[in-house]
Amino acid sequence: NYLPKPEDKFTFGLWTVGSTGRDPFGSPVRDALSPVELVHLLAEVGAYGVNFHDNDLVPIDATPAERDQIVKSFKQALAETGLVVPMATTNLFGDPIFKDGAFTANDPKVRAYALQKTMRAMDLGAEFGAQIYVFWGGREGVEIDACRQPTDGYKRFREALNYLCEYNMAQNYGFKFALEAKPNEPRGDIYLPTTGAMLGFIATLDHPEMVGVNPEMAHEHMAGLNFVHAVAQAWDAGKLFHIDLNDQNYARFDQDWRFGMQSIKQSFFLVKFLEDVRYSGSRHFDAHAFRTEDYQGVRDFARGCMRTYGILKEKAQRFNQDPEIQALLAEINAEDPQMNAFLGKFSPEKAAALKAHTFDRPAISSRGLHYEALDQLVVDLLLGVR
Ligand code: 3MF
Ligand code: MG
Ligand code: MG
Ligand code: MG
Repeated sequence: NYLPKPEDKFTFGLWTVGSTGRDPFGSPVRDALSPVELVHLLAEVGAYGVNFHDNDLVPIDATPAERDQIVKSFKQALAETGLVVPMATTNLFGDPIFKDGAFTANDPKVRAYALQKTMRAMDLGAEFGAQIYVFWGGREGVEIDACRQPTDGYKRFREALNYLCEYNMAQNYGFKFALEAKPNEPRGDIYLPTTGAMLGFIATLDHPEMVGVNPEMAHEHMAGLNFVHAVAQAWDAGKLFHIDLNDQNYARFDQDWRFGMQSIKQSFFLVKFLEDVRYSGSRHFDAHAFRTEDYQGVRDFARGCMRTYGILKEKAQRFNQDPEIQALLAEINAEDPQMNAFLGKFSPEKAAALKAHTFDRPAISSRGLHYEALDQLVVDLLLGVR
């Protein structure tokens, strides 16, 4: 019946089910619900956890007393519903002060304020037991490259992350930081636009072991890239700390659709990958309901994200157990014992032997690989006739 279970670790941001449908061309279509109401909505649809930006929970201009009251009522809602808060993050893009970015902005006052805001938001996340802290560089970018050297952008972003890693240690918070890439929108270009770029950047930090990535399906698809490959590279590097699941047409604006709504095949291979490698982190849905929907539609959206994940997980199990698919894979991936002498780790003897070997190129090239048949089996499986 594909009903979500706690061990699925399905989470949603407050901003996802809380989206009022506002877009650059139109005003809200749904009345805003309070964080407490949103937690109850998420509990009703069967989510495991809820994540938030500081200002999804506490308005940017709240007084300390208001903050404490909000924290209290939110904690009570979590206790009532059993929902947990695995991840927290900072809104460094919504307020006008961040019009030129936050950690990379040219105005040092803005950069300092961004650090202050993030430390306070980390305090808030820690209060709720969050273990992952996400950094999406919302407006860390440019419309015009005349305003700064891109290297100054990287340098400032690095300094800010190094500072915040130290704060994390000084406070004993134990957060793992997860950097989320996006190629553009809301800026013309955003620095470090892909998960691969983030992985390269992490190696330049003072505490690289503390920092990983939060790849988002829609963001890699905006860049025309293969999301499963990005996730696999992050996993391979030991850096898949979190993931944002949603959907998106290739090369469009940031659509943030229900998971599996559009790219069924990519979503299938993604779920198959996460399950095959036993990824144990949150399956976080960073998406929102269409603008056509009321709150019943928001529930349909949230249930749909989790249901589709469950269906694809079952399909992945069937892929792994399907005798015909597995026989084809075994044939395609068969070892050639003779080649073992040449492949693997380098040695001068191996290299000499390999250089002396003669390959029968036409014979090797003429072999069909049956990828057409294999893919049709996948399509049959996904379309439910297998
Ligand atoms: C924007 C996003 C963000 C990030 C969030 C951190 C508003 O395209 O994807 O959502 O995911 O800021 O988790
Ligand atoms: Mg998106
Ligand atoms: Mg996004
Ligand atoms: Mg995201």
